[in-house]
Amino acid sequence: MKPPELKKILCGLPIPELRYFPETGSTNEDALQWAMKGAAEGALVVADSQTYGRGRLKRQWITLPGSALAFSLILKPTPQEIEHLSFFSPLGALAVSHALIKLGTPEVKVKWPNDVLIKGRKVCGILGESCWQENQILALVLGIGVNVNSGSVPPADELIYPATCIEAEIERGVKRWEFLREILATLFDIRKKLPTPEFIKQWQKILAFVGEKVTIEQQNGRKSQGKLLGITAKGELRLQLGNGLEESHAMGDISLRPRSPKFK
Ligand code: BT5
Repeated sequence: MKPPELKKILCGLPIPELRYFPETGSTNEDALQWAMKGAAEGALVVADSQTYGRGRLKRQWITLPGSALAFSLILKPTPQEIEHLSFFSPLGALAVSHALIKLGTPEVKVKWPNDVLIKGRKVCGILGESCWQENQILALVLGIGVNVNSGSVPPADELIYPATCIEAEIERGVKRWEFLREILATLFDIRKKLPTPEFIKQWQKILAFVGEKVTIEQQNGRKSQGKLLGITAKGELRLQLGNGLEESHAMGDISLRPRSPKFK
């Protein structure tokens, strides 16, 4: 892919500037550096492969060449959005989910807060990072990695959660760059609903494991087990504990696992 061709495919979207790399360390790192140097709202970094792609909690995200999407969108949150920065990663998850559904992908769900699953397997990971100057946010970088075609799924021993790619699930290849366009168009569209009850409703509708028993593990090792009830208006996860009481968990450094034997 050459940048002018990609620009053509993305034409009409509110993306004023684009940087494309056949290989880079991390598109999030590139985007954060660029944001510090004054990148505009909607500027986009795209890479065919990443050598130091990052996930949450210092985990690694693997982007193999020729088959996946790895991109980071630079956004300048409005004063109203600044109050709800934690909604941007779920916004990315909703955009990818809707684009997948439009392709005819079955059983698309969002594992709270923002992993996208197909038939219970991870197809997309999202990492939101922000850069600040004194007390002011300069930009929010929304990094999205999607396993699109065969060759994009990392070996099982590199994974803490089962993974898949779109091609394996819909049994046909997907045009990566057109799919990128669809994700971005959907993202800009759903962003208009941030942070309304309609946004929460759409997120809740596609939430994985509702009504099922799950385990929540915080970074300090504290675990809660219970039935997943849904999300609150603030996007917190609602869990019903064994004693019938309800507990809610804010987004943050938390892992969620369904309580089935394959995840123990
Ligand atoms: C995430 O973290 O899922 C966020 C991933 C964000 C990646 C994008 S790509 C563009 C941008 N640039 C970056 O440098 N990052 C962003 P987390 O929930 O912590 O999941 C990380 C875990 O997912 C790893 O520990 C692996 O087990 C697993 N994993 C790594 N690569 C994967 C892949 N390609 N498909 C499925 N799972 C993967």
